[in-house]
Amino acid sequence: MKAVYNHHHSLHQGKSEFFRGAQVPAFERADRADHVLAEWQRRKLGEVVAPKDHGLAPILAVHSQRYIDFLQTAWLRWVALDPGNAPRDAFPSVWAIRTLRDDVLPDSFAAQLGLFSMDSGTPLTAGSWQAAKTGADCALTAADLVLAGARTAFALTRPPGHHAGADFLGGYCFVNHAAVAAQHLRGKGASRVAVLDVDYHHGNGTQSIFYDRADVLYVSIHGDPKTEFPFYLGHADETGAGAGAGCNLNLPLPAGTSASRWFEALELALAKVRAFAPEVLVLSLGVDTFEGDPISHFKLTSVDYLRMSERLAALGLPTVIVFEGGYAIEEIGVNTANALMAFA
Ligand code: SP5
Ligand code: ZN
Repeated sequence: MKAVYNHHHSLHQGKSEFFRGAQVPAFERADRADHVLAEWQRRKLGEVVAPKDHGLAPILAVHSQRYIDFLQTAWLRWVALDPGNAPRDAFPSVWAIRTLRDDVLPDSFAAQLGLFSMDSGTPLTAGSWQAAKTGADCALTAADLVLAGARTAFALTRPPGHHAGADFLGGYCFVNHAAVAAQHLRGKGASRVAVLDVDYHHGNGTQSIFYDRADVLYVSIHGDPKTEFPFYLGHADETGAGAGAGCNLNLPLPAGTSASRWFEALELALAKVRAFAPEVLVLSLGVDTFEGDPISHFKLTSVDYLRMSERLAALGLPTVIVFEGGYAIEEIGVNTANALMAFA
C-alpha cells in the first residue's frame, strides 16, 4: 500500500486549546504524524509518496466558497488586526448561534472567525490553511491511486478533517478530507461511495455534507454525543433526509465501552456498508478509541487494531484510508500501523 504523506502538516502547530476555562497544551500535535510515519517505515508497509496539487475545485465541491475564501486569508487578517497577534493562535470569541444571522457575512474578522467556527478548541495558526489544503491533496491523491486500481491507499495527514462542515471549522479540523475524497470518487465515476468513520468522535462534518444524498453512505461508531464531543450531532435517530433517507447510520456507544462491545457495533456497521454495495470505501481512521487516549473513553487495546484491520479488509472493497484523530502520542504509531496491517 502507498502512503500519501502530507509534507506540510507541521505548518499547522496549534499551541493551545481551551479546557474548563484554561488554555492547555494542544492535544492535536505535529508529532502525531511523525510517529505514524516512523512506524510505517519501520514495518516497511509501503512506498511513501507526495500528494499531487488538485487545486481548489475538489475542495469547493464540498465546502462553501465564502468559507474557503476566509480560510485562505484568515491568518494574514488576524495579524493585520494587530501585529502583536502573531505569536498567538486565533480563536473565536463570538458565534452566530440560533436566531442570529449567518447569511450576512460581517466585515469584522472576529465576527467571521466565529461565523465559521463550531468550537473554541481549534487553534487557527499561520500554516493551518496550507496544511489542510495539502491534506486534501493527500486524500485526493490516495483516491486517484484507488481509482487507478490500487486496492488501498493511505492519506497520512493532519490536522484531521471529519468535524469540518461545508461552512465551518472545529474539532481540530479545517478541511474535510474524507468528504473531499468521497466526492472526488463520485465525480470520477464511482456510482456509490461509503464512508465508514471509526474515530472516537462522530464525524459531524462528513455526515452533514452527505445527509440528503443517496449516493454517499455515512456510517459511524463513536462516543455517545450526549456526553462526548461534538455533542450536537451523532445520535442514533439521524438516518438521512430526503433522497438520502436510510443512507446514514450512527452507532453511538457510551463512554467506557469495552472492545468486545465496540466490535459488536463494528459488525452492524460492516453489514450496513455491505448492504449499500459501494464501489469504493472511504475509511475515516481515528485511533482515539484507544484505552490510553487522553481525551476519549473507549477501551480498545493496541492488539484490537489488528482485529479491526482484519474485519475492515474483509469487506474486500477498494479503500481510501484517511487519518483522523488519536492523541496517545506514544502508541499512535503502533495503533495506526496495526489498523492498516491487514490492508498492507
Ligand atoms: C478529529 C478529532 O478527534 N477531534 C476531536 C476534537 C475534540 N475536541 C474536544 C476535546 C476536549 C478535550 N478535553 C480535555 C480532557 C482532558 N483530560
Ligand atoms: Zn476523534
